Amino acid sequence: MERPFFSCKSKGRLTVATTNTERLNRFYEQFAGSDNVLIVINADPDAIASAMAVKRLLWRRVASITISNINVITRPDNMAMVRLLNVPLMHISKVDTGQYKKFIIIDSQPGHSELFPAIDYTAIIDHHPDEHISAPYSDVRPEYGATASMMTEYLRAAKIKPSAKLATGLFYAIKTDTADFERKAVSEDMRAFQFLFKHANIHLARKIEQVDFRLDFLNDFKKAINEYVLKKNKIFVYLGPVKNPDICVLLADFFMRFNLVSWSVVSGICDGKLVIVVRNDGSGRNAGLLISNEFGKFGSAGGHRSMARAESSLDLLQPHIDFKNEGKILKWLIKKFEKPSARGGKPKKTGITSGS
Ligand SMILES: [Mn+2]
Repeated sequence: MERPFFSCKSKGRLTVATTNTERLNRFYEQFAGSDNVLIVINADPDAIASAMAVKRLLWRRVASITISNINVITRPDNMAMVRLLNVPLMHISKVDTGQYKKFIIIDSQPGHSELFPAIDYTAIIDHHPDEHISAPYSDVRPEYGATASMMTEYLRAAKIKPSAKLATGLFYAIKTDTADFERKAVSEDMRAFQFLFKHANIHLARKIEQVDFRLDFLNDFKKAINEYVLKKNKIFVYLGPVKNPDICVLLADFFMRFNLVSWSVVSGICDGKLVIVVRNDGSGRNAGLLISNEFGKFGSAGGHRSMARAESSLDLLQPHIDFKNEGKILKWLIKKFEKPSARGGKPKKTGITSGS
């Protein structure tokens, strides 16, 4: 997918790849000192850090810069990033776009979400596949692993030494979007990463990276640790009502970190459904197959060999389980996973595939 540095012929002319300085200058040309600028993002680490970089680039060049997120940030690591790096964010619902003159969309393109305000964007900077939306300034480089790498190039072209917080954000963004360089990345991502490493606070980056939990999850952890059932290397947990089914995923992953645990099955009730999350080490039966055979009739159920998930409607389960008795629910669940072998047949595709 790498673009050629020189695209030899474009309408008969030789086009030379744009340099970072040219990009920076063309970007700067879009803005005037009296502009109030709104940056909109679908907040994730790459979008947050890239928006911080845009804000830094435009600092003292425009009248004001606001960063607005269209999504609600719930992932604990993202929350930690915003807090530890002091990122001022304003949710889009609180923004009056009439107050702004110029709009920038970063790490996304306008068509990616209907939550993006339908406005004319002054600048689009992104690394997702190019949707060719015209804007006075557009820089879309799909071969890049992270928008943060592109923004690092802008900062370097502008001869701006990033603050430790900005560098940490960009550093963490590249780590996340390239999954520590295990996913798509180009040598430019690597170069940006090397540069940022010199300026980032590695301890801060590690703290952000480590954050998986919110304090209110502790009650669910307490219940899981007190009441888990271990049977033949399989851990079973029933949490009862949970605020967010993500806790089942976190706990299922958590229990897989114990030696002698080859399967973990964590369940809880949310939005009228019994959510069951399964993890295993690849030994024994295929989790996706098992869960689709056993729970497919109650709702969506499926996944892979070692990651699966079912969301069973409580109405359909009611005749089979006594929901007033937690012990009985757990027993019923355990039985489903104890049957000697899968009854064969292809797993039914029922919407859920990743199990997470
Ligand atoms: Mn990205």
